[in-house]
Amino acid sequence: MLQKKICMLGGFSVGKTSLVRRFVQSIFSETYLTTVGVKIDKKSVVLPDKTVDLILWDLAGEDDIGSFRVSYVRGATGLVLVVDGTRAATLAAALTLRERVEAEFGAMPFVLLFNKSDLVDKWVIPDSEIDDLRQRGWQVYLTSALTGEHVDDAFLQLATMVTK
Ligand SMILES: Nc1nc2c(ncn2[C@@H]2O[C@H](COP(=O)(O)OP(=O)(O)OP(=O)(O)O)[C@@H](O)[C@H]2O)c(=O)[nH]1
Ligand SMILES: [Mg+2]
Repeated sequence: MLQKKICMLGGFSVGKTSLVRRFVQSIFSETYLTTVGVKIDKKSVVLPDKTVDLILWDLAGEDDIGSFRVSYVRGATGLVLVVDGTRAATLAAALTLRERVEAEFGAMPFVLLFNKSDLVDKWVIPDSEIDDLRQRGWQVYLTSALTGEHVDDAFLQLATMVTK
């Protein structure tokens, strides 16, 4: 069976755990229980030509890059970078985490998620910024773990990228 380790990376409280729960269990909770260390989930994804088991490593959020345990990422073949669309600083946090991982393990496929897209009143990321990131050839998604919008799309895209 084809298995791929995927790591959820991003700042504190951006919705990493909620996105995994939405994708794996199709549920959402308002209650915030911060992740301590790492939690591992699995989901089989059926692609047109193959089935792959995604082993999802949901890491504790870090705004302070200094305390990030990069060793958790060893053996990963893809990253889900998660930004909270209501907090601009979480974009820099996600990108810094990616740089840290790449410095240690080299470049790997990733998708970039601007999460909490249901919170339109509090949204702070301009469309132009998202367009700029897409211009780089990056796979960018506006997701909501609450409504489920684009959550499956993002994970399926990454599954395709890591099995190429
Ligand atoms: N409205 C809304 N709330 C969300 C969404 N995703 C997560 N939340 C809420 O944001 C809070 C943090 O979510 P978590 O999934 O625990 O965030 P996390 O990134 O795993 O946090 P850490 O484990 O502490 O790094 C919780 O109260 C969630 O209910 C979303 O798409 N929309
Ligand atoms: Mg968490």
